[in-house]
Amino acid sequence: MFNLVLFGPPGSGKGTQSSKIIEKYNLAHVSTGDILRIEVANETPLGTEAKKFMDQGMLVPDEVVIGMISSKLDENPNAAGFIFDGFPRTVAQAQALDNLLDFKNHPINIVLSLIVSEDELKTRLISRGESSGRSDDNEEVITKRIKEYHAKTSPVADYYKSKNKLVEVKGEGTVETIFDSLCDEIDTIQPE
Ligand code: B4P
Repeated sequence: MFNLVLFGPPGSGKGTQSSKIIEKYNLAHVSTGDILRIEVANETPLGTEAKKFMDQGMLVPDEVVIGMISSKLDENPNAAGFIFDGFPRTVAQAQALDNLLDFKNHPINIVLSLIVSEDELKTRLISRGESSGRSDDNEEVITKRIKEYHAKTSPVADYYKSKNKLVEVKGEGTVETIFDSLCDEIDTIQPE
């Protein structure tokens, strides 16, 4: 089993690159952002709770997100591996994920961290907001999301660095160039 975390700030291209990686390596996709948006669209109790945080550019509480991941892993018992997209976003989530995967004897193999400048992130997210209809893609909320990233999510990179699992990849350039760089890193530890 091959488990990969795709890490980076909001708008760094995690969702964009995940869909390409899944196709090439046949991994099961776990995107907490997508799961939460489905819950919001279906107006479930979880979605109603999560929406309050997402609309303000804040992270959804750890206990909500960790519970969702646990059920997602159980739903895919025969997966060749998982790509975690947008999760973990706090050190508590990273520790919870390690505990879940240790229990299954399949730890995280690599954490690929997309490096993108703040100006580029804002440009991308504002442009996505013009077409996505996402309630969290306006300038005020984007600024809050980036602030939340620096406060709560960037320590996750140090967590994986201390475990020698973090690899930084330039996240600016064409989607294809970035994808090639990510594949090069994956192939060094998981030959096709
Ligand atoms: P997410 O859904 O994870 O989304 P994201 O961080 O905004 O975007 P991503 O990095 O995937 O960027 P994308 O490929 O779309 O999170 C949304 C919210 O959900 C969070 O704010 C939080 O409230 C909540 N949440 C999710 N997970 C959570 C967790 N674990 N704990 C707590 N809360 C959680 O790319 C962005 C744009 O850039 C797109 O328009 C794309 O087309 C464009 N783009 C991509 N690559 C490009 C490139 N190379 N050049 C130019 N443009 C590019």
